[in-house]
Amino acid sequence: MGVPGSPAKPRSQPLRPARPQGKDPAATLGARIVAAYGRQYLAQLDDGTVLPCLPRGKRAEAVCGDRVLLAAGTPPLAIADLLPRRNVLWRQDQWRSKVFAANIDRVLLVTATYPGIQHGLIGRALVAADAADIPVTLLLNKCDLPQADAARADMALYRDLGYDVIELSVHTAPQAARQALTPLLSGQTCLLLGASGVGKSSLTNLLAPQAQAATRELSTALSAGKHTTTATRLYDLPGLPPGSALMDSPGFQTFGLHHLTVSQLQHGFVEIRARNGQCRFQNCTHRNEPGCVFTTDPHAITPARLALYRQIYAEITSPPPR
Ligand SMILES: Nc1nc2c(ncn2[C@@H]2O[C@H](COP(=O)(O)OP(=O)(O)OP(=O)(O)O)[C@@H](O)[C@H]2O)c(=O)[nH]1
Ligand SMILES: [Mg+2]
Ligand SMILES: [Zn+2]
Repeated sequence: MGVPGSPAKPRSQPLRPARPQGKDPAATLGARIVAAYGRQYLAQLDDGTVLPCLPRGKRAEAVCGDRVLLAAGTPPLAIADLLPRRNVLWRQDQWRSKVFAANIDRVLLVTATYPGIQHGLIGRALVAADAADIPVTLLLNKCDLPQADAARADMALYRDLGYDVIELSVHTAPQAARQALTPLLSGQTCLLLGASGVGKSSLTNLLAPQAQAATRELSTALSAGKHTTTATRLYDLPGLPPGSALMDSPGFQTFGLHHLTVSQLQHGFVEIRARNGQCRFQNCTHRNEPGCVFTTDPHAITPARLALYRQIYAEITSPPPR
């Protein structure tokens, strides 16, 4: 046993090279995926150049925000290596999964006064972000509309739970929106996440005018039955420190959490996490056990949030379809 503070014993074996042998580091370029459309990618090199690139094998594994090594050559370059992710955010229903992005510093969860706050989707997105260990700030957009007071009152629930809620109107107060978001965006990569039509692309165009992301009247978008934004895209933010980036993502109408465990679900509800261990039974699932604090104490959780928790619980514990 070595004495603490004594010099380390000389190694008998030489140190292994940091990179696997056979790979020539000079032949690869570091880059970040800024758009993924099926098997077609756009990657941004460290000097800012954006290039088309392709997966090397059959499977297109990289997602927006991924760090990759590109094989040097003539574009489209092949993705030679996918570097380890800090985190990845996704949703999964019974049949398929959908990755939003990887390597996210913060989720900006966007809601809007019109057509209204969708608490089920918000609750689900909060759980998914918590499971991926990504902090969330809630944005309430379209505060110029007459529905603003009611929506503000609705969002008080999340303030009470400890989340920051920022009120915005991209249309009528763009400068205030920019000011309110600057501290969150500086030097960070933020992901705009939210239901379709809440104004994610409108906000992207405000903060990254070069994006020219398509936006659409809600009525047109809903009657056409599809979302205006169809893939996550990453944009640099001009005027902010280097490393500031914003990802615009396609709106969702459902948010499956089939990939989560029960303990991730319980952790994702802050009020359930806070009362951990206070039910009569140590392994209480908070559904119908006697002495459950969420049934006996009406202040422990709102009825709607408890119903959402139980609904997700049933979803993730039901057997897979045959
Ligand atoms: N009144 C009002 N309307 C807004 C505001 N911001 C955006 N909108 C409108 O809301 C509609 C939807 O905006 P988008 O930016 O396309 O919404 P999105 O969240 O990107 O939608 P998806 O791409 O389908 O997910 C457009 O008609 C916008 O002009 C706002 O601050 N106030
Ligand atoms: Mg959009
Ligand atoms: Zn319980």
